[in-house]
Amino acid sequence: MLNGNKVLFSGMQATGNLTLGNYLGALKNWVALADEYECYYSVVDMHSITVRQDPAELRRRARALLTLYIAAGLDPEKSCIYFQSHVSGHAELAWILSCFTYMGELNRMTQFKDKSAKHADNINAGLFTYPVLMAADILLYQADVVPVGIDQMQHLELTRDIAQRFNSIYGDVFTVPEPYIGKIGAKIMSLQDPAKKMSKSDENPNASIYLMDDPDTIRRKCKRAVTDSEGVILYRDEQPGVKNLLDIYCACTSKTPDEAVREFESCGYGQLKEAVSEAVISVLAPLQERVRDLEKDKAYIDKVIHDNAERAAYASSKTLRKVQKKVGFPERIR
Ligand code: ATP
Ligand code: LTN
Repeated sequence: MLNGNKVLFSGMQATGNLTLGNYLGALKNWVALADEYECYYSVVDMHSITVRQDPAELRRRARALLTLYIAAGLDPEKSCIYFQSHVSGHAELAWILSCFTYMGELNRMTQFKDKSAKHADNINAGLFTYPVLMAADILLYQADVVPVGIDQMQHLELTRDIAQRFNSIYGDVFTVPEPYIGKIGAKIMSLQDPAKKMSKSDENPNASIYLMDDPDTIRRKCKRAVTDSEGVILYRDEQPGVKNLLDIYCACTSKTPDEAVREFESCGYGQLKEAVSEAVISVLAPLQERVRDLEKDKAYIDKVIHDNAERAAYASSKTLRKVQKKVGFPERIR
């Protein structure tokens, strides 16, 4: 039995090209947890349009992201891998939950503040209510656990508050979800500025390793990674660039920082960088090959998209009907 049938929900936006940070901080954990839970992994394309998107590009990226979920090792026969926009329950529940969320709560969200500063010409209502849609994603499936990076904790806290508020009025309708933060790779930093997280929206392409980068590009980016002038390889906060390289190395090889430090005891930064790039290549090369194989099988991906949207719609309809009844919407006549 899957962890007493406990449910897991998570999602990623199809904006920009995924980085090694997205893989080590999120996707890799998803795969590790997939056998333990009943899992829903969504490509949250509805969240993506809170920032202006080119339609053809969004469609291409959303499909590429769904393919990547499978290439990373998620089995669409077991985990439900689907597009958020294919399940209308997300929008329907989000509307209801927005009536149980306060303006003051949404005003405090740091992601809203950051994104509205970055897109000052398009501070739309969707950007403001983004966390309500995220709460709907999670609560619709009665998720027990939500694996996310540290940056999403505030949204998860709000989800828990909304669920508890609703439950206190209408009884036990929603499961109150717990966050899951991975131990290794929870925050991979930029290769060009180890004080900043590696991000897919970074303007400097040398700051991030993209999941589809070829081996030479990976070697070049690692070689150029910012370190320091200490000349020793130790795992400590005073050497953030070296620490980040060791984190990447450990996350890719499943070694501990102690083991890695011992391994590189008598090495220079050049050797460390070489070892890191080879470790990254050995993780990404098979992933890239699976992506290319899957991309050729259009019929298979189409079937996954179709079948899993139906599964997700069915699973979510149970919660949605219950919520509609609780708030007092008239019953449907069959
Ligand atoms: P953007 O730069 O567009 O804001 P992002 O790269 O931060 O995007 P998201 O789509 O916001 O990525 O996040 C997808 C998942 O990847 C989240 O669970 C997030 O916590 C995780 N994640 C993102 N960047 C990193 C990183 N550098 N290290 C570890 N995990 C990360
Ligand atoms: N905001 C999240 C993406 C996201 C999500 C979710 C994550 C949307 N809905 C539900 C977990 C659960 C982000 O990573 N930027």
